[in-house]
Amino acid sequence: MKKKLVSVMLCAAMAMTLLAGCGGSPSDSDSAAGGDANAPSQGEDSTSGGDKEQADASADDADQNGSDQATGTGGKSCAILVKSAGNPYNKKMIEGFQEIMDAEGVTCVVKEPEEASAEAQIKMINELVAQGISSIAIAGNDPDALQPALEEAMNQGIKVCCMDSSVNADSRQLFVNQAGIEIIGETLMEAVYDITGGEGQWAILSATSQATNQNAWIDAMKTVMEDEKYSKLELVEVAYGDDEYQKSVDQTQALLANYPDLKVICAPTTVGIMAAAKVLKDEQTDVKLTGLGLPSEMADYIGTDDAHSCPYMYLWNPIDIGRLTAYVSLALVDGSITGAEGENFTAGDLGDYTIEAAADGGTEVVLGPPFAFTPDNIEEWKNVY
Ligand code: RAM
Repeated sequence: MKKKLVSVMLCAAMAMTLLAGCGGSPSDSDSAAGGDANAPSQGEDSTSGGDKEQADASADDADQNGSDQATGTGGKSCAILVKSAGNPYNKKMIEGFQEIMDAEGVTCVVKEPEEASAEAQIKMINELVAQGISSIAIAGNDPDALQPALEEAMNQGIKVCCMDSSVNADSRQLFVNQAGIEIIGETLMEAVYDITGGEGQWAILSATSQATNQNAWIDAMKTVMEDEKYSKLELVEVAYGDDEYQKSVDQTQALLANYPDLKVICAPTTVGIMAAAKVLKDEQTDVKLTGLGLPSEMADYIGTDDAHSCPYMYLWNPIDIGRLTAYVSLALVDGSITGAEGENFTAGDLGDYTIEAAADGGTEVVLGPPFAFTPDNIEEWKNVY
């Protein structure tokens, strides 16, 4: 864990030096994403107790997602409930989660709501509770709205953690944080400063307006921006594409139409940044783009010349988020951790973790700092995630 902390500090320092970002080489797995980010995920011959069909099942049919497995075997069954279906980032998290559950012989139940709403997630939490699931790992579509459902789950002895987008401290035992909130805010703000040249208009294209992670990062960026250094930058709008491709396209087009002097769009969402990249290319504008994106989706748009809108962007390894969340779920279920500050556990190849206090009064483990994707490394990463 010490190594990871040092890595976070180093990356924070490096992020402040702009272009390099956290720019270790892709083989620098500690700074890349806290684990073996190059490792292809999910071996095909993993012993199963899990059910691959669950992971592959279309989310539209929530009722097919694992009810038999959760009740029928008498064994352990661990669920992952993501923000919404149809988002490749969520698929990668599921992939990592499922891989570990399969390897451990534990039934894996996957829930993907059709839309990124708290209501849809509450319905699925209630189904999982009724099925007698052992644990629920959730990426929250809202920090507070899920509390009654998740408290009820915990009252029934179900272990609850969250990943990617946290639910409030009373709604969980532990948060698997992909990277520190401040470091993401600082890193993105530095990118905006660098790409704008330190002055002019910029906008944020976010996901849903209730998403805990998006709002935390946006707040962190605004806090950074209070410094005099950023006084010539004007944040003209925070737009919401709801992590839907077409809505994100529409929102990007509206930003271009409404702000002719716009210099940079920062999209801290993989869906948003990809949609924005497509619009900027189609419209042949000189507006630039940065944010958080999947290398596999953004490779064609990353470059420093006029033909490319995105000079560089960031992310972490979403497969490792899924893996780490799986290890946390299993440790909660077998009782080796409760989610209290100071507890330790080993997350397979990802290494040793110590549970820390989170800014919201709960606890968390942090995977690692964000990693910079640049024209120099994007080709190596685009086939990884
Ligand atoms: C989108 C989602 C997710 C976020 C990533 C960066 O896929 O909003 O929650 O972590 O982007």
